[in-house]
Amino acid sequence: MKGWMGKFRVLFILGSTALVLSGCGLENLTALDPKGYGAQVSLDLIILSIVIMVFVFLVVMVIYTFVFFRFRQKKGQEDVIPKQVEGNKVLEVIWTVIPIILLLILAVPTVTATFDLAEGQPEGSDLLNVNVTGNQYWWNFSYDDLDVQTSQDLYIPTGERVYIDMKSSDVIHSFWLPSISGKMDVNPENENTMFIEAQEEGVYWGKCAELCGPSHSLMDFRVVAVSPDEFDQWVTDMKNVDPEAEPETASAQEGKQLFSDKGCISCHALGSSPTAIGPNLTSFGSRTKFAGILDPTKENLVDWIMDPESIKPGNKMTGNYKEVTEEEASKIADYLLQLEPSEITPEDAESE
Ligand code: HEC
Ligand SMILES: [Cu+2]
Repeated sequence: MKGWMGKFRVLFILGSTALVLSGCGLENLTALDPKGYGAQVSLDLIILSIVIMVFVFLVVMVIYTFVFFRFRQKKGQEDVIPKQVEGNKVLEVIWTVIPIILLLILAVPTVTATFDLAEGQPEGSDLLNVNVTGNQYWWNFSYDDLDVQTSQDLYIPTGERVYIDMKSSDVIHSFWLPSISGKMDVNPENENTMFIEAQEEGVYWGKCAELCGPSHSLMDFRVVAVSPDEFDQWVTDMKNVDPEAEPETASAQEGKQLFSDKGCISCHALGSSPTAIGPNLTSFGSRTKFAGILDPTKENLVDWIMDPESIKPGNKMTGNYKEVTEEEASKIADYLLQLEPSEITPEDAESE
């Protein structure tokens, strides 16, 4: 029973898989729609290599088809053995040299771009420098020159290079920001550098791209690119924040008290003090997502505080949180959600 479908089954499966896969991918998580210098360089290299590959494929297919028809067995000549040719210096040289040339055309721009994009901050440059720390399973961003600390959302000004020094506090992670730049390993032993440069304002998605534990796939971060003026305002607001400030509502005030009574403060820093074990929560109220993947709603936050393990298996938020009742968690959530030192929040934070 080999019908039309049977014969073309493989083609059908491959075709529909391609169709389904073409629906994958996020607008802000792709090098195919570049919004930054490094992403543009990557896309150019992708196009260059596809052009070369298609060229090689076409040439091989043309020769193949020609040979297939020209030299196949013909009716009435079943017993004829054609002249056997072995070795042809000119041809051998041609098909050795052409691939070498093609590989050089691929390799030279690729290697150049790889070194170019990994450039660290030049001595004496006054451009922004951010120290990125990868942790199981969250990201810390420290603007040492500005005395500003933040986590999960990295704010940068558009139109200029931001130099990134990255290191891991535990295992190997990888900082991958396809819409703006590329990907770089985040190692525990040595510092790797790269720069990012966003050409357009927006919220861009980043991911850890090195399997680092059970919640690796949930280790997302976002880059919030705002205009240089807005960025300066954001920095000023972040610096002016008073971690001791009393919240307005009674519930948030109780939440603030609980936040220290329950020991949350022992792992989570506020203000510009360097983060200890968990994310810095200074600007928690303006997170585009928290814990990498959750929408910043009160409901999600209460769920997280009550049982982070069920949301992100193996994460390092352990200890006192288990003793928090739902009512207490709700008050803490009220407190955390109003921690919003800056009005500067991305307009399209919801866009995915
Ligand atoms: C033992 C240290 C530790 C304690 C104690 C702790 N946390 Fe955490 N917390 C963490 C770590 C580590 C993470 C990052 C988890 C991840 O995403 O992998 C985290 C993440 C969070 C986040 C998400 C932050 C973000 O922006 O992504 C919130 C909110 C939070 N904790 C609130 C609390 C509250 C409230 C308490 C007290 C009830 C508390 N934490 C106690 C270590 C701790
Ligand atoms: Cu990872």
